[in-house]
Amino acid sequence: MTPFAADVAYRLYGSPDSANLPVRMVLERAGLGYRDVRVDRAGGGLDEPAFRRLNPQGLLPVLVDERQGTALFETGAILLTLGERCHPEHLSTPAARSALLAWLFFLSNTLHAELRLYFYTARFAPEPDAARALRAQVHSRLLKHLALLEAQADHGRGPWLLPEGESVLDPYLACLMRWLQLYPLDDPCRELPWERLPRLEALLEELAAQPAIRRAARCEDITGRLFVAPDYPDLDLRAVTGRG
Ligand SMILES: N[C@@H](CCC(=O)N[C@@H](CS)C(=O)NCC(=O)O)C(=O)O
Repeated sequence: MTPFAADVAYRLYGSPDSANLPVRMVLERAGLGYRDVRVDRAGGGLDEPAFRRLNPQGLLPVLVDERQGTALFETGAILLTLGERCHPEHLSTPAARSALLAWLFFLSNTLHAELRLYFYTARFAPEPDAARALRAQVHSRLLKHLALLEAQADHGRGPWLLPEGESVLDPYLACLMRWLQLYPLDDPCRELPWERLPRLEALLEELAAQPAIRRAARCEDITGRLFVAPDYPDLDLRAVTGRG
């Protein structure tokens, strides 16, 4: 990992156990300085005009680079930007760059996007029967996506998703799998078929053992098990699920 200038300063907008979590993990792991800005999801913070100026979608996370004066939204875009600083080795050859980009986009616009269907089903299918059917469909698709990730992790060169070593992909994947097991509160997918996901399980356990990852989790009131059969954060969960 590359050492960084101490003057790099970020502002991370987030709320406990929200999509800011993988970003925080990458910042903590790289030792990058950042300030925390808590957004009150349950209290309308995502709709505040000042927040909408940073992310017109009104979604977390946002990462402001105070040195450059830029505000970045979309988890994948933020992680790519941090990855350019923290892990240049993943972008230094055409083969490594292709793998990083392909799997980052897969996590962002397939796994994460479909998880949003799972979390916010009523927005897409307001009628209860349609919502149940949609959630069942999404559930089976999510398991297929995890099977593809399991195959990718089966490269025989260590526990991380990329054979070149750890990257921003690992915390992103780990948090997506965490949330799948915890949310929505009324129907989380508590049981994942770990017997068919041994490499992903090893990846998650390896990541959870890193002090920087645990430190990032603690900043979001998360202790205990992080990724495999995870524990809920130690707070009023309305702060996490917000406007539903
Ligand atoms: N595509 C967005 C999705 C981010 C996202 O789902 N953020 C959640 C927090 S975990 C959020 O802000 N949810 C509020 C809402 O959808 O109303 C990204 O990757 O940044």
